[in-house]
Amino acid sequence: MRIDVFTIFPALVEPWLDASLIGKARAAGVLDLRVHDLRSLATDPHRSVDDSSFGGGPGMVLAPQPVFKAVEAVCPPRPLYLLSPAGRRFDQALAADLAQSQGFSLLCGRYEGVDQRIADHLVDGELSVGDFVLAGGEVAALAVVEAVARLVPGVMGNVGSAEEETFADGLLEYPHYTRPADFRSWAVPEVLRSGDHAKVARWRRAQSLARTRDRRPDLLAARGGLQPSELALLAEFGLEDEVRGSQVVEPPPNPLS
Ligand code: JCQ
Repeated sequence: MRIDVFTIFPALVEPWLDASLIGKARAAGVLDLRVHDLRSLATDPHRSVDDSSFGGGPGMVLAPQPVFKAVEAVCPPRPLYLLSPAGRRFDQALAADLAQSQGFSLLCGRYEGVDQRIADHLVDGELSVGDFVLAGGEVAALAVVEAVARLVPGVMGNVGSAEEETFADGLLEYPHYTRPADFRSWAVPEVLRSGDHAKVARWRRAQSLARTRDRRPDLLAARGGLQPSELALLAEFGLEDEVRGSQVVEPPPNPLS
């Protein structure tokens, strides 16, 4: 898998990609990660990549000339995505799709934005990692690289754990515990120490369902709500919805009946 990143801060991006599991996969040749300096092909004496905005107003805009030059010099793997708050929301499903591909590229915007001709005529799409504004696309690009890279076979130490976790089936992950079994009198749930592996699996599934219901009802709705068998699983561990279970509100009397 090849991923090319275009940035005016290669010195910020490189060390991140050299660290940890991504760095190891890179050294092993499993990941071909290439970082390109947008400044390297700027032609003016100051190697500037930005300019003021036509029409006026504060802030600088990433200029088209150095960006087109840098990308065209490389012929990077496509699709090339611009990181931008205005992009399509990057999520686990897209990470999984990209992890199946041969590669892709990322362009990090900076300043108040990029010249629209970059978005219109150079990139293949725009990706957002969330509804907030960063000073530049580097942190967003690193988030995309990391989310995709860890799904590439051979990148993570434990291949099985990537598919069992949060979002793999549209649910939040169940809680984890390690030693000690009692920490400051907070005990690990007894079921996890019972040795009953089938019951542990049911408890974990019930925890995932209850957490998702309570914290991310949007995720639960997207997978079609709770099935009858899942409601039964929640009931087995006393995790019925408290709002609907204990605060049943009687409908007001109907004055017409
Ligand atoms: C990415 N969520 C937020 C900042 C302008 C392309 O124009 C701009 C790009 C950025 C960097 O990206 C983000 C971002 N996902 O801020 C301003």
